Amino acid sequence: MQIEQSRIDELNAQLESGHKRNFEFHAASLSNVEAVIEKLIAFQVAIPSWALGAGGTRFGRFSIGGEPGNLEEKIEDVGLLHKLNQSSGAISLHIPWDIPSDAAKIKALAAHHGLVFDAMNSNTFQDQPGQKLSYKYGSLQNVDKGIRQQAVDHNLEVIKYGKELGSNSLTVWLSDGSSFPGQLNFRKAFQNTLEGLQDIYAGLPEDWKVFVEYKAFEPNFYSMSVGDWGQSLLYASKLGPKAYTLVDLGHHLPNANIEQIVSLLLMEKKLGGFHFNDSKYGDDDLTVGSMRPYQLFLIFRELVEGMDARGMNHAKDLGWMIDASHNIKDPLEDLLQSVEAIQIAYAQALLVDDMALDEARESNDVVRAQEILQQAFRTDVRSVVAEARRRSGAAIDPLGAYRAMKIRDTLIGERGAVTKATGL
Ligand code: LRH
Ligand code: MN
Repeated sequence: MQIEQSRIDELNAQLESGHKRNFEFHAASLSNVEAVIEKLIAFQVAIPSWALGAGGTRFGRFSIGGEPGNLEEKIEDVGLLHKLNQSSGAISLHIPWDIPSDAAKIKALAAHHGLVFDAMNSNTFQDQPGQKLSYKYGSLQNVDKGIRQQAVDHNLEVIKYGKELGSNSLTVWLSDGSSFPGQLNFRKAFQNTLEGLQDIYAGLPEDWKVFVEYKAFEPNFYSMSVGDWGQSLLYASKLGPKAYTLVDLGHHLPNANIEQIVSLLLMEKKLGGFHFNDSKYGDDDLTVGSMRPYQLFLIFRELVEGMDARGMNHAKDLGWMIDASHNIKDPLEDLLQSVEAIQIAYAQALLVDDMALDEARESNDVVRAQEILQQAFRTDVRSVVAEARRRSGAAIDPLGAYRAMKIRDTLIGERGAVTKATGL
């Protein structure tokens, strides 16, 4: 299905006067509102192709109906999100779940929906039907040279698909590690993994980046061979200038200070991008900003400060991606909420009075420093984010529009009630 612009304009017209009053009231007290709106319009978040169906856990999965059954329908669904918020202009594919049958056709279909292809994701955490060698004991870390080579070859194949689609980055997340003390020689596992990543790095086109995604635990529960930001930074530093770390918000041990990790990786010019989600316990892959919105704001604070300190382009110089799994919510509603939460945290981070904060820090005025941050976090920027959407031709209220248009019912009508999208 496709959404007609006239339908969005119609729904916006119904909200126009209330929105205008709300926006003008809030904008009146914001000195840099136009600059914030400009940045919000430019800021695009990539949607994961593996999160357009109902996710699940080992305990069960509950179909949502109308799920995309192939890559074309996944692109169509991201096209729906982008039409509604004009902030989801990219899709991140996972191979082999999303192998393009005809890359040129797929690229044209994406362009038709105003989409580009963000980072490609390899998969050496599952054994595919007909696969010769198993990744049961790991992929790049594996004691078996043949299995390590199979994993390298897979990643080079993923790069090939990415080149055909116009992507320019590869995310490597390795489930490798161990689940019992004694199982693994950590140093050998590191060396094997580094050699494998070096072979993959050697296969990167000139203008590509490789993101090394770390994770503290799961599916291994004693050690992970890329277990934290330090290990990811070690790999990325040894690999070379095209290698970066990738921060998935759900991949940290409890109470980790992620905003500090982000500020240091950015300072070291080794922060490549994000997998945004939220969590209370483990890698829960929940809606962004649904559990710890203040942490998300603090992360964007470090991003804005660190990127401005290096003159970076907020919209283009880092990989902004969502990585979530929808066990009980409609995936498209969940993703609309996540993009909104990201835009709100970014807008609030842009409101912070940098000069005043520096002064407070330089004079150890801890109370003043906290007040300056929380002033921004406690500022209601929802109408500013909505105004950015309105100006970019999107829905003032994407979630309201999604429901008013009964999109899920239409998708169920088109695709059936019992469907399963490839992915997690
Ligand atoms: C691992 C991960 C990784 C993806 C997978 C779908 O937990 O975050 O980024 O490959 O989820
Ligand atoms: Mn991830």
